[in-house]
Amino acid sequence: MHAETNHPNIQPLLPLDALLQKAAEHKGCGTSSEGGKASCGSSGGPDNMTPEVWEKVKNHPCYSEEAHHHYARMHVAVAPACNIQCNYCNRKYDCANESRPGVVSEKLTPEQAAKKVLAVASTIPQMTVLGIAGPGDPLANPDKTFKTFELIAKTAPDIKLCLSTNGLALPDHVDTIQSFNVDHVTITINMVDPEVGQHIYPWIYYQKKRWTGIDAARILTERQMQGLEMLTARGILCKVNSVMIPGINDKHLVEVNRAVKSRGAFLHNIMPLISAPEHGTVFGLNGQRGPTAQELKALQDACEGEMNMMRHCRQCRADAVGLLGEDRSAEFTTEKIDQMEVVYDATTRREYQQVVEQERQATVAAKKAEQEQLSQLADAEGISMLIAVATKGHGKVNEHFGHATEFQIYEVNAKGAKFVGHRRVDLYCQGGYGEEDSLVTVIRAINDCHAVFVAKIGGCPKDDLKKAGIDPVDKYAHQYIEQSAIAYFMDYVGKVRAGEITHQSRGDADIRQGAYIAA
Ligand code: CLF
Ligand code: SF4
Repeated sequence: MHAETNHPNIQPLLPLDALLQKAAEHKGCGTSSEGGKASCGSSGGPDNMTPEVWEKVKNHPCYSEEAHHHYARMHVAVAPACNIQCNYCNRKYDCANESRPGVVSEKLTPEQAAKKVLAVASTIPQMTVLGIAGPGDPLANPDKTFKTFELIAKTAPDIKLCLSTNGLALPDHVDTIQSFNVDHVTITINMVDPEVGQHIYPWIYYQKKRWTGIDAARILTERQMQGLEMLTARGILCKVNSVMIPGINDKHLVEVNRAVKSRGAFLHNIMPLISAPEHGTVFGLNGQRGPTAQELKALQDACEGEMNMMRHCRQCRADAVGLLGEDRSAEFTTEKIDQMEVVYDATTRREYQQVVEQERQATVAAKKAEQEQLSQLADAEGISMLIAVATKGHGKVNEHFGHATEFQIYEVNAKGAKFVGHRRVDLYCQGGYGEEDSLVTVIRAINDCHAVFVAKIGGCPKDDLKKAGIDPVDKYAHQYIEQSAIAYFMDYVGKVRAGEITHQSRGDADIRQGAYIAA
């Protein structure tokens, strides 16, 4: 395994600020894929994309930020082998492209996977997407991957098929992908310059030969770009995932963003490197750090144009089940599925999803109504703030502070409230008691926020949060998040105007490394 971490050969890059500025000036997808895109991306809606594209994304939790509050996805771990090595991956762990570190509980055969999909679909009717994302690379295991898709297409045709790949084998499989009606493909692209790539990929295996160094990175980037172009030419929606590795590709990702935009990618998802020594990866063992929350946000903000950035990725396990941010995989082990009575009823699923859709429309309407109030504030003194929210989904403030394993982060200013990310945290309340150590890490994870919205919170954490300058707010319990965030912001600006408080900007925050502790 290639272990070099000093990079004397990387060509000098423009300073980050200059690159961010350049990226901010370069807005928009350069070519038009099927979307035709006046606008595209995860926060778009039916008003700014074609009906065909909206139909594809409206209930896909990864391709639509709005959908991720309401619809679930599942992965089946049918693809164990990989054809490349990434310095942030340890084969004992899930694919770091698409997963948080944590071993896959079970590798499945396509037949076992098909059974699991039916079991999950009948238990979680809002599960709309089946993804294959590892634990290796789906296209390094094409027989298992496509056999699984074939079985699902026959038994559960209402489920969308999705796959995630490193792209090396992609050009060889584009026709098959299209023939199975796989409408969503993610390619992990961390570089478009082999000089940078050689520090991320020690080797690739291509045409029965192992390639290393610059040659390996050059082949990989050429194959990724070719695969992306072939997919978008066929109208298949492509998302690009990039892992942000400070000091290696952080500045370069602006160039990656431009390259994938110009080839018609629908969405760009820049994710933080997850790197801890206990994962046993090259980067973990070499002490390569991941980005801070504000470093990640600055890069995402700079790259955001008409091609919106995905900011709600949870770096899921290769066997994840449930809403993004919740993990119900333990409910669906092979042993448990064997004992389940599985009744796949497409009609019940459709009816349930109609109710989910009404709930989603109510969320959108509530936000719109509050947004109209906001227009009275004009520029709101240029104030912008982040708010952390404890939520179990459905777009509501509905989680107890002590039970939250993550907080969703909303940015609010005179333009409105926008989801900009999430922060994993250690569970604060364990066995009925608050853990002081966990509270410190929670505060560090949301330290850049002015307030935290919760359904309920105890006296002790409330006091400590206040001391840290974060306002604990429980008055919006069980109300819609964005509507509440706008109401809070208007109230806040009113107090600033009245001289009751002084607005101060907040500091940076940590991105938690490693697996969270499940509730
Ligand atoms: Fe899975 Fe990926 Fe399909 Fe989603 S995940 S294969 S596109 S169904 Fe989603 Fe998970 Fe992020 Fe992937 S949150 S890691 S982006
Ligand atoms: Fe690991 Fe995925 Fe990279 Fe393969 S493509 S080495 S499985 S992170």
